[in-house]
Amino acid sequence: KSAEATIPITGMTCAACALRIEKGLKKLDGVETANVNLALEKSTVVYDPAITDLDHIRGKIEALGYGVVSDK
Ligand code: 9UX
Repeated sequence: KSAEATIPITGMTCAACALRIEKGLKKLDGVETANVNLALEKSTVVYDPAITDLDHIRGKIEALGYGVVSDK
């Protein structure tokens, strides 16, 4: 069963940033869909919790050079 998470992202300054993150997240095993909203500074990710998890997804965003705000 898929899970959906909304993850705030800091550091995006142009529309290409959002696209970079979307593409990067979609390459992760277990990520089914990824949408990044530049104006709202957040991403919505649908993933398979049996394959990946939020720590891994957040780590990918950070590896791409953006900031992740913990929502927990
Ligand atoms: Mo735009 Mo974002 O030139 O990493 S792609 S600032």
